[in-house]
Amino acid sequence: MIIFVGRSNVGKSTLIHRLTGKEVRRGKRPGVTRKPVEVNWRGKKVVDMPGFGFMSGVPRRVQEKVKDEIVRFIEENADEIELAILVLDGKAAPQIIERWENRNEIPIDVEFYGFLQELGIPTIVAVNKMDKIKNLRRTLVFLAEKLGIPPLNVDSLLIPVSAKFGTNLERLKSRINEELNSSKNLKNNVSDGLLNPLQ
Ligand SMILES: Nc1nc2c(ncn2[C@@H]2O[C@H](COP(=O)(O)OP(=O)(O)O)[C@@H](O)[C@H]2O)c(=O)[nH]1
Ligand SMILES: [Mg+2]
Repeated sequence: MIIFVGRSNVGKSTLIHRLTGKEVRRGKRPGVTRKPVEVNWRGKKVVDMPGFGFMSGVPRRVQEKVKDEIVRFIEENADEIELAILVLDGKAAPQIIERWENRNEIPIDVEFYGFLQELGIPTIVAVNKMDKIKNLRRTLVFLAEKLGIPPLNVDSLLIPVSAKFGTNLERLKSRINEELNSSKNLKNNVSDGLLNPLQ
């Protein structure tokens, strides 16, 4: 299973559509009772998660409930989740993160990234809407620092893309394939070792 997580309106559904060719609801105002939407892609489940965090016109209580449901879904499916794609709006995310930090709150994107790491779920950060980003390098370095990603891993873990214009999607696809292969190899190696300790 591959899950796409992120705030509302960052482009999760557009990205899934671009990568898989599958139809998912895109560009609609976020609904309040949205559940995870699953599509099948190359024999895997790809899950479009509801957006977490602020949604205009949605009461805070409902936002909290959606967030709790996302957390529960991820915890319950942690064993099955091979990869998470955390989608950020590359233009808005740095401003939102700074605003939260200035209020001494943990930005929700940072919180979710940490949560995925705690569960041991490999995560790629898709820095979307790169068509709107002015200084790309600066933005990537800033976001990596806030997420706690070492400078050496910036280019492998943060992939700038434009889902809308189709920019850099091949790079994201190849990183997704690399991650899926390396976690599969890891699992095979472990089970080989257990089953055939002498080989
Ligand atoms: N400028 C720009 N807009 C984008 C990009 N990707 C998505 N959008 C727009 O962002 C809005 C929200 O997209 P959607 O995929 O529904 O976001 P979701 O709520 O995260 O699933 C839509 O109007 C998209 O057309 C992008 O790369 N660049
Ligand atoms: Mg969506």
